[in-house]
Amino acid sequence: MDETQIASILKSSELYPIPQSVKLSYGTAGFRADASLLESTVYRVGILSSLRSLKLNSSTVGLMITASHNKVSDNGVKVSDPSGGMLSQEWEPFADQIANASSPRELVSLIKDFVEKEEIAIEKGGEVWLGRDTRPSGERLLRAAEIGVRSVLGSVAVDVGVLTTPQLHWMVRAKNKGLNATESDYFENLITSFKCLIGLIPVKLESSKLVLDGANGVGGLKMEVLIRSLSDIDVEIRNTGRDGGVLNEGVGADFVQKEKVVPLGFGVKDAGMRCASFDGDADRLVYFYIPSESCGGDKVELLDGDKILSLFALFIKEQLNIIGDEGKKCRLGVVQTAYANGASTDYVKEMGLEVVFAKTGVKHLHEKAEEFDVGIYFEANGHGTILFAECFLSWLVGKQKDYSEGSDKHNAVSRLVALSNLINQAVGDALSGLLLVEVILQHMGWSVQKWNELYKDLPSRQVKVEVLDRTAVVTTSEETEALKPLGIQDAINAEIKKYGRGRAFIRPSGTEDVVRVYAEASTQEAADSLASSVAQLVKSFLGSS
Ligand code: 16G
Ligand code: MG
Repeated sequence: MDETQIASILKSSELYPIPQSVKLSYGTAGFRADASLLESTVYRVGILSSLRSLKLNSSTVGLMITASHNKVSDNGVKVSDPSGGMLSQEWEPFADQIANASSPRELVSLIKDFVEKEEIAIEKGGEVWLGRDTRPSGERLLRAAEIGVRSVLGSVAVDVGVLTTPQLHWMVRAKNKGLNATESDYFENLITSFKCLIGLIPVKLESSKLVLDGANGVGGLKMEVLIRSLSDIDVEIRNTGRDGGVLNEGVGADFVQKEKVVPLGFGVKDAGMRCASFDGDADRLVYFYIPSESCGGDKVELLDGDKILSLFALFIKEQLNIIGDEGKKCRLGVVQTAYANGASTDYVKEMGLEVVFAKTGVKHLHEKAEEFDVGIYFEANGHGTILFAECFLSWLVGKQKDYSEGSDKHNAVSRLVALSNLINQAVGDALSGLLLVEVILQHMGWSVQKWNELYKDLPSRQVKVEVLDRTAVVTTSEETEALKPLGIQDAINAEIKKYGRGRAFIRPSGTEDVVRVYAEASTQEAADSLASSVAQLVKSFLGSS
């Protein structure tokens, strides 16, 4: 790094002094905190993004400003690698170091060392695309990111506007593949592949209305744009943020999935209707309906990420079966986390699919799904997608030419090709996931209730325990067992044994200062009681804060 470059960073970093008493860490979802504390962090992530681009031959890198399902006064920042996936984990420690550097001099020295170690040719100039969600603090933070990007001399910051997180990841991936990569290309791609799948439905019935909860965030607004070009779907969008509702407050996928109650704006008048919720940045999707017998109660029947995964698996398996022996050679696999409901795991296994488990956090699931020809991954919270291996996709495209048009095999292959375009191959995407669910339900001629009957969820309970030091909990790589504190797993196992179909695990949260407890059993009372005794164990082994 030459003197001019050093001077550039020193000068711009004076504008963004680090607030006292914050210690941030680039967790599963990037940096997140109260928005008022984040300017210096976002500025520094701007620098990191330029360096990441330079390290990878000036490929385009994405920087997203969002705090997803957190409250509106929070914000956050995360980086999309040129592939459209999450920032390489190898760079996370550097992100932590620069975010916490206490002075401009320390910042420069860390950057200088890192540039040397990584052999980054800083003179070329990188390119970073900046997106943000609808949070009021987004614009100000975006300016900080721009200054950070440009302080690496020769690097370009492109403001791509208000977007969902998956839109930005999709655009970055498309750009680096040399494809058309604007927001309208994103919409165009969804529209074309959705229409193609609709056109391939064997017997088309009239479809019923879907009611969408947009979490008062960016997803509902983008969905409004999208449905203007789609005639085969009837969607009423509520909680768009224009009617005075607050982002994520009593609404959205995280709220509905965790609380299992109706979001604001929904009630008994909607009983029996097919409903869906996005989270604040539209990378999570869950479905639900209000049972008619609830008579004024606020409980919902939830169709979470596991149910969505099961529906996708069933549809893909059906297409592979139609292709016949050659289709059956495809390695179709499923990736879940320890939070997946045991009934969903049994269901996909009975279908003959391979199931593997990954640590919580999208990047871990994504990595494992890449090992299959077609890998479907979902977290119970509604984040997930389907990955197609390049070689399998080329095989499918080849088969489209071999089979005669209009034949069952040709249709099945065409459905899979269209599906691979519809579903976002970069990250879980609520908009594309919703369109895929809708077209599969139409294909099957199913109501949301019929879909829900695929299997019955085992009763479960999640609780969190505040402890003195959550890092004292160390788990196996799949998080199903605790290795530390010593002896706790034996004690948990002894509790589990007391319950029919009992299962429980503990893990330190990556986003909150707590230890999470998950328990599952054959009745709700049993699941509650198992969760509470495991929580007691956590307290006695770790001490509560
Ligand atoms: C983040 C993760 C999500 C995970 C959640 C777990 C991404 C993009 N998001 O939101 O996948 O389920 O953290 O939170 O990776 P926890 O560690 O606090 O339980
Ligand atoms: Mg999100």
